[in-house]
Amino acid sequence: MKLERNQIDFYAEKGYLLLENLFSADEINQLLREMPGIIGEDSPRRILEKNGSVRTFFAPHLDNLLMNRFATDERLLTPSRQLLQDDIYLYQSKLNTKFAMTGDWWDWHQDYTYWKKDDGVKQPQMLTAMIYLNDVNEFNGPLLVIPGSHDSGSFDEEENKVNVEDEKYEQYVLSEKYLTSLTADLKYTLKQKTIFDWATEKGLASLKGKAGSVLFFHCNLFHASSNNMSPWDRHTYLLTYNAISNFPADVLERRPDFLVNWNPTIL
Ligand code: 6CS
Ligand code: FE
Repeated sequence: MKLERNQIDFYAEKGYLLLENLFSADEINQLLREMPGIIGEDSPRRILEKNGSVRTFFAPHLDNLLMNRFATDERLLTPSRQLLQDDIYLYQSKLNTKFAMTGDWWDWHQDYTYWKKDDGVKQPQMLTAMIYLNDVNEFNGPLLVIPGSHDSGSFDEEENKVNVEDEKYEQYVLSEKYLTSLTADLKYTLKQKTIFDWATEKGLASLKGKAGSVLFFHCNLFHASSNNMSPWDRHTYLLTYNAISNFPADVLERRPDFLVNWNPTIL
C-alpha cells in the first residue's frame, strides 16, 4: 500500500510513522503460533535476558517460511521503498520478545551507530519496520522515541565498557564481541545529558498501538523501551531494510550472517 504525501512528510519531520491495522488479527495470530518453536531453539541467534527469558531471536526469516513471507510483504516493502527512496533489501530481521513481568529494558540508542561502526554501512539510508504482535500499552514497555531526533547524525559514539561475564552468557563466550550490541548492556548508548537536552526541546512519544500495527522508524531515531512489569507480553517482529545503493560491500571483518544479510537481493 502506497503512503500518502502527508504520511511521508510526517516521517520526514518526526523520524517515524505508525500505521494501525496493517496486518489482521488472524495474520498476527499465525506469527504468534509460530514463535515458540523458533525462540525455543538454543543457538547463538537467540539472545537471553539476564533472568534467562528470551530477549531476541535473530533472522527467523532464514528458515521459517511464514517469517520470510512477512519480511517480504508489500505492505512493508512499498512504504520502505518510498521512505528510503531507493530499491531495498532486507538487512536484518529479529523477534524482540518482551515477556510479561520479565522482559528487560533497551537503553536509549540510535540503531545506525551499530550498523555504521560494527558493519561499515556508509549512510543512514535504513529503516526498521516493527510489527506489533501484541497490543502495546503504557504498561508493557512501549517504544519511547524523541520525535525529530533522526536528522542530526550520530551522537555519543564512544564505546561503553560493559561486562558480559554474567554466567548466563557463558554459552556466547565465542560471540562476546557482538553481544554488547544486542543485550541490555549496550556498548553505544546516548548519554543522559543528550536525552535531557533533546527531550526538553522535542518532547517524548510513547508509541502505543494495537497488535497488527507497524511502526516504521529511521535508523538514527533516538529510542528506548523500559522493562515489562505488566502481566501482558509485548512481542514484536522487526525487519530492517537498507537501500541497495548503501550495501557495505567493502567490509572485511563481517558480523555473522544472522545479524547482517551479506547477500543482498533486491525486494
Ligand atoms: O547491533 C545490531 O544490529 C542491533 N543492535 C541494536 C542496539 N539495535 C539495532 C540492531 O538490532
Ligand atoms: Fe534499536
